[in-house]
Amino acid sequence: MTYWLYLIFIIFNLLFYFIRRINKPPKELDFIPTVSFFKDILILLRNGGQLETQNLFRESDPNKIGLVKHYFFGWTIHITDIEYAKSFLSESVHNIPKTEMPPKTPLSIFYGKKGILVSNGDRWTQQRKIASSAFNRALRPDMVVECTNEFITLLNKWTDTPIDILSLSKRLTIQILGKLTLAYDMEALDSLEEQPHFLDIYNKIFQHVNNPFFMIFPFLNLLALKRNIEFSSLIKEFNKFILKMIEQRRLELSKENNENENTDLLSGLLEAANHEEYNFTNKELRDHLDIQKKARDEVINVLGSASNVLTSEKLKDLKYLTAIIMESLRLYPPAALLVYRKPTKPFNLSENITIPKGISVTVNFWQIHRNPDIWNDADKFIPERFINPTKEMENSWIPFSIGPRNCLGQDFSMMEQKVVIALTLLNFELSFPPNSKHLDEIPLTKNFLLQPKKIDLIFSKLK
Ligand code: HEM
Ligand SMILES: *[C@@H]1O[C@H](CO)[C@@H](O)[C@H](O)[C@H]1NC(C)=O
Ligand SMILES: *[C@@H]1O[C@H](CO)[C@@H](O)[C@H](O)[C@H]1NC(C)=O
Ligand SMILES: CC(=O)N[C@H]1CO[C@H](CO)[C@@H](O)[C@@H]1O
Repeated sequence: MTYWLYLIFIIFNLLFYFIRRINKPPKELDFIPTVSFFKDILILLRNGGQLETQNLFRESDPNKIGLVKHYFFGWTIHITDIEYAKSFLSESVHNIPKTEMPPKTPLSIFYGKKGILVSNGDRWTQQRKIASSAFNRALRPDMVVECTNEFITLLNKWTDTPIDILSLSKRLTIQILGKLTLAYDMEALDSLEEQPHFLDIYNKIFQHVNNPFFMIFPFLNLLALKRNIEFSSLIKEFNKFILKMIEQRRLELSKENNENENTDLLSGLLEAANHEEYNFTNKELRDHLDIQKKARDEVINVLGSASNVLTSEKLKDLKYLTAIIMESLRLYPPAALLVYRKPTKPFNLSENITIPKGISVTVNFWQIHRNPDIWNDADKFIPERFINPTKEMENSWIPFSIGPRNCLGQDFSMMEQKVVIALTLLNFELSFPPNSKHLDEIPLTKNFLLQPKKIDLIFSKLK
């Protein structure tokens, strides 16, 4: 299946190469350098990773204009400069809505046009309001502590043996989200032998949603392929599950709106939270055992043995741990790119640069986070840089995006990561299995979100 798909892919790309030559971006954007189409496709065919692609982007703009044009089934401008990013992201969401997804693709079927992550206009305003108040209510660490304790109990049965940290962190995320959104126990941390039903459905959906071929060639979705039929029934099951949760808890959400709207909002939240990756940090912790020790010492110092009375005030004192999390999010921003957006009327990015109406634009967080003019040793993991960051660094750290459409889960997520990592460090020493393939480099998948392929870690009980 995959090979002929690749073949079609290449043919279509050649076709698009010629379309691209006809379908030129407007003259006034000529000053923006273009990413080489062939080099880009070569990386794709070589199965190259995120790093190679991003290096190509950097090379494409030797004069550091801060913008590049990229052709991938249409032109998109990548913003790689923080000042342009700020100007773009602070503009009203109504002037620069998110691009609608191609209809009838797994992506649009799953996200719909209605979930908060992708909706526009009044619907978005409404959802944003509801979700914001839900998050504000959920900012207390107790619930996360409770889930993390379940997590630690589970890990205690699996010490000194390699465990796939990616699936482990997904379980924890789902468990926390079930509690957060609907006070529902997802039973994701009960046992490692059984895959929780919900996670199983979710993983299968996510896999199909991320399949680039089905996105690029919408006609594949119309065929009566086994995959497509399975996909529809998975979606039905997913929605049924969420509705069941809602009914069981009858949150005020369900009183205010009709059922479909709740399903959209919830699946949007779950989806958004899939950005969550603890392993970045864990991998870094393994690379730098001294950093792991330093972080643990801080946690012991701040929390002592009273880790069950973890308050927001105490979390604030975990300065070094916070720096580790920030440095991980700088190097590996889980959302490396912003969902494409198109201005509905000409947009002045700066005094002398205007983006014409209808041009698709994205912000490239990866480039902003590794700009060598701002970050010394930009590709190196140095948490200390966030202990006393310069104004410029604070300004350029935007993994959660900024402006009216920034991440709603930012404060929650930072709190959650601190709790989970602090409590894990109090209980375990983390290491890679000997001969681990990942000692030097962890391959990232080519999904829209940065994710590693499978990665194992060993949790050893601290004496
Ligand atoms: C490290 C963790 C996270 C990162 C780096 C992150 C990053 C982001 C980014 C960059 C966006 C903007 C996307 C865009 O405009 O294209 C976003 C949006 C969003 N995030 Fe997160 N996120 C994280 C965790 C979470 C969590 C845990 C939740 C919820 C439980 C969440 C909920 C949302 C929502 C609802 C939006 C859409 C906001 C809107 O469009 O109005 N995020 N996130
Ligand atoms: C954008 O810039 C152009 C040319 O510099 C100017 O004529 C126009 O008024 C500006 N628009 C806004 C909304 O500032
Ligand atoms: C815009 O103006 C700035 C300074 O005013 C200048 O440095 C820059 O080169 C100009 N950019 C373009 C695209 O003309
Ligand atoms: C999710 C994940 O594994 N991300 C990163 C973890 O850290 C390594 C190396 O530091 C990265 O290469 C992974 O992409």
